[in-house]
Amino acid sequence: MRQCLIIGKANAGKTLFLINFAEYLGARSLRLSVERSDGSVSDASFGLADARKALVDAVPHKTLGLQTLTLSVPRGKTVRRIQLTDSAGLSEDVHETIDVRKAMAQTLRHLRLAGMVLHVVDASQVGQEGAVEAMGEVDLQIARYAPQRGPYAIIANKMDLPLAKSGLQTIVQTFRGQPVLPVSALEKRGFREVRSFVWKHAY
Ligand SMILES: Nc1nc2c(ncn2[C@@H]2O[C@H](COP(=O)(O)OP(=O)(O)OP(=O)(O)O)[C@@H](O)[C@H]2O)c(=O)[nH]1
Ligand SMILES: [Mg+2]
Repeated sequence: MRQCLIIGKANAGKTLFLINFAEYLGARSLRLSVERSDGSVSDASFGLADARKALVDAVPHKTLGLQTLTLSVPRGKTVRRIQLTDSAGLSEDVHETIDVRKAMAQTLRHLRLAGMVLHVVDASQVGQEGAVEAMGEVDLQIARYAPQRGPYAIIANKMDLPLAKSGLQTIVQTFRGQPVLPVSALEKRGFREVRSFVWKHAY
């Protein structure tokens, strides 16, 4: 079973992507194993709508730990198992809250262990900021490090928003050579390509 880490800046849409992509893969409820940055581990079960309400937020730094979902997905005559791990969002500056800083450190530690990395970037935000230079150092660093370790794709999210189209162009130019998969986690679009990528590299 391959472990797939969902990583990216705070508010990029990682958690909504996790929930809606899991639904696309056939999950009807979610059983999450949650590991906090202090090492404590607990389980939490949600219906999909409740998970969106409880775990997704317009305010950045909602997720402060690793949230892992194990999925068994029927494929032909076999069943494939995959672990998707959502992580605490990263930011450019040193955050004022210690819990947020610890959670970010935990995300970066986990990056070293991940079998596959899905790097979520908010394409609409990139579109707002315009130039290639506007891509933050955090995203550039992830894109430099993660592909050396294993399968890696950039998920250009929020493609339902108007500025995301130009953001997508900037992302493709900036990360030339890396696979870029445009999605809308909100509208559940682009998931077929993500699923193909994940299955191609899962074993
Ligand atoms: N329009 C639009 N909004 C989205 C999309 N994906 C996520 N959002 C919104 O973006 C905000 C952040 O979503 P989250 O899934 O909580 O983002 P995150 O990356 O997990 O954030 P942290 O846990 O804080 O790092 C929420 O208000 C979501 O509803 C999308 O595809 N389109
Ligand atoms: Mg989150």
